[in-house]
Amino acid sequence: MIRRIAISSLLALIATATAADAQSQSADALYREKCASCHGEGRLGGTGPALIPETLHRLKPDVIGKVIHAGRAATQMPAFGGELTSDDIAALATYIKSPLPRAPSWTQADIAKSRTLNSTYQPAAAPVFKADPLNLFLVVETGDHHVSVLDGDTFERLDRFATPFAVHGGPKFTPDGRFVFIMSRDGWVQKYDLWSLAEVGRVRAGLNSRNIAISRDGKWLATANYLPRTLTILATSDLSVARVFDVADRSGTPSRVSAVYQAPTRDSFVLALKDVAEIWEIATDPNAGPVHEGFVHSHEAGMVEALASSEGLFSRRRIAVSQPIDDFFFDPDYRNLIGTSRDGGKGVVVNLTVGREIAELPLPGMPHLGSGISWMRDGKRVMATPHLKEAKLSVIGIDDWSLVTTIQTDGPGFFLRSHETSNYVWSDVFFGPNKDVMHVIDKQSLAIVRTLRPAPGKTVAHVEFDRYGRHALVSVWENDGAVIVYDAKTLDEVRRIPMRKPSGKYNVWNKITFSEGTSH
Ligand code: DHE
Repeated sequence: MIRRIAISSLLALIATATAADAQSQSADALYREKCASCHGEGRLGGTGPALIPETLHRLKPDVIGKVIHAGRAATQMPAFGGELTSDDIAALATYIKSPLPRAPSWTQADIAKSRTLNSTYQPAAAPVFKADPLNLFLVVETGDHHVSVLDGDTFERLDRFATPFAVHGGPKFTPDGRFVFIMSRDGWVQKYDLWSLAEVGRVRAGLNSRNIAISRDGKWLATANYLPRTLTILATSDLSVARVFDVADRSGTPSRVSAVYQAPTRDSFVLALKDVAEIWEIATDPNAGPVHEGFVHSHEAGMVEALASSEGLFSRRRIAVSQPIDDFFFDPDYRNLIGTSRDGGKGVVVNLTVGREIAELPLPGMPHLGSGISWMRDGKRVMATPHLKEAKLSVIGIDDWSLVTTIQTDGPGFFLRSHETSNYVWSDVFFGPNKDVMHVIDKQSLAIVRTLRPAPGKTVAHVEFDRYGRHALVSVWENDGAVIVYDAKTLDEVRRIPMRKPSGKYNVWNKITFSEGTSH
């Protein structure tokens, strides 16, 4: 009897496995027939974006099916509702959300081959417009994958150009503010000339990427990649590949790179690694002397390895930490960073000079440290961070790494902003029923002094000031959205500029001067 049940269960199991296999084979065939010509045989993208779980996990479950059925407006994605059954569509949606059968490779040669330079680009000798070139704003419009260039004094739109699909993170500017680099989640890096108002070219630095950072001298651009497990360094002059680091810890365990940032006072890039308990620092100092395998700085702990040119450029230092760090925030002189893992519940302070952890902080609720900002309060420097999972901001004292207070908000937030000249911190409530509010917080009393609700029911998020701190720009983060210009002192609305799902906004001056109230 027992034996009969066992055999019948086995047969049922085989039947289920065979059915699943057949289903996945038919989804594979459907993909090849309907999708591969635009999205690539290997699902890594072509004229259309990559269709892999690393990017698709952000979409709500029913959205993928709807896009396959109805297509995507203002893109080349056609509607397949007329030719595919709902079962086919469901099978395809599951298929493209399943992991790739094997880890894809994207070598230095692949990156180099992907580079395209705009043949019609002519570098202008001077800006082709009258506006102050250092007070321009870039507004990323994720609704139709464009960027608008705004005059920061008059808010006139000077240009609107197409970007690669799904731009993420802050664009990075050359130190003179002339060129800007924009990265998409599919790893494309686009170079744009703000004087000529023209694209210079683009290159695919990774297959699934997180963010980019530019070196202090403006010569190198680092791209943090999830796929493959690499960091790509490009020459900003012509987007050629300078170096690709395979990212793995000392024992060889590979890791995704969560984020890369520039540490200007240190002439280096600092990397947060998602899967291993190390932070990396990569030298971009043009005067770095030759380094040798196993060389250890006399004044700094951590291993420095000779990896690149004989000048020691791009030499790498590993700093061991107690847990993998997802994201971090530098203190103003870049001696320390505060880092957290997204689910760790605590923050750690790592001193970059001695190369080890020096303090711990209670930081539950997924703090979004990359959005942290700092300012002076009662003669002491504090930094504040939103939390992606809790309705509060944490305010931390930087001199003794203590938790000064927490500020209760109307919901979990994503971004914080201020400006040297402003008395206020602006904090959005990105998640939950109050996603339409924006808190304005007094920097000294830490009290919420105003709660703005400019577009009831719509997501309102992310703020950026103009170079003088006169105006604060806020996104109505919807397809039929807008950028709202506020008077930064009176908090009155001055203007509303229609935009297609505007996300981040970036002021050239604030970025190139590392303004204390903005992201870097
Ligand atoms: Fe971001 C910046 C990580 C989801 C919009 N985001 C960053 C940065 C990091 C980061 C490390 C800093 C990069 C920089 O500017 O150099 N973001 C993450 C995540 O880990 C997270 C939570 C999950 C993920 O899927 O990656 C995440 N981010 C989002 C979104 O869902 C947002 C809201 C919409 C989107 O477009 O993807 C989003 N992230 C942004 C924006 C910035 C950003 C607009 C730049 C902020 C700035 O002011 O500089």
